[in-house]
Amino acid sequence: MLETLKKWIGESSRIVFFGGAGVSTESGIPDFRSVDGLYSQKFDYPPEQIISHSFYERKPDYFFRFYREKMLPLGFEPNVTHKVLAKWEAEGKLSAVVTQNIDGLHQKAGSRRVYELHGSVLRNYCTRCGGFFPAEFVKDSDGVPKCDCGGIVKPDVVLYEESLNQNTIEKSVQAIANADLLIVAGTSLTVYPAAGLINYYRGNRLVLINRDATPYDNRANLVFHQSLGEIFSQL
Ligand code: CNA
Repeated sequence: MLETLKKWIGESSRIVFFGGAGVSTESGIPDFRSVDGLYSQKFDYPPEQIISHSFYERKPDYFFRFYREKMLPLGFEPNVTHKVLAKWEAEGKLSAVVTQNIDGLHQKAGSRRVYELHGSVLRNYCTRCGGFFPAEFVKDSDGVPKCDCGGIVKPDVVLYEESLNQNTIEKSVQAIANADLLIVAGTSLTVYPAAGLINYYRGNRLVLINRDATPYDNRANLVFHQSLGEIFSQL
């Protein structure tokens, strides 16, 4: 099976990689839905509720405490998967990484065409004056982070109930529709509309790499229920 994947990669020039939290677990950042993921821990409210727009509006103090502790992955390094993808792009084999991750690790590994469907913790903006703030500002502030103008500094991260950036969706759809090989990996494929974007793929080389089974397993042409590191260290 791995030999088939290697052959397909060798023959491709428009690979698209569609990934999720599982891509960064081997860098030390927990995902949401694995047995040791965030959703299996106990909080005062379900995490899906805490990271929703209405919760952010109602209880910003609680939101930011949770965000700082559980969602701000700073100080982590790219792993072999991030690095191989950056190398493929540099070699002209990969046209885009479409990611649900918010950790910026693909760019840190050297990838340039990265479409961040759910935004990035590395960008934060004042909701009043639009001023930019780095992640460290949010991390080091107390309570609700505030700009000098008095506005709340909000992470550029898509919360539940918020819509995705239209331009990012369009670029992702275009890349996926034109892909000669689509690798979907490290994602439970349960968060919409992101998961639905893989339906735009028109080819017959859809590869799924995920430790747990996903609702799309029967649609893929090759399925690996293995860790990404195991596979990518051989590619
Ligand atoms: P998820 O629902 O937590 O699913 C992750 C999937 O990855 C699971 O099915 C695991 O089986 C699988 N997995 C975990 N580690 C590995 C590994 N090493 N090799 C192979 N498979 C693995 O995460 P999704 O991305 O599907 O859900 C979407 C959410 C999670 C997005 O909105 C993200 O923003 C959010 N998230 C992002 C990060 C991050 O930026 N690093 C971390 C945690 C959550």
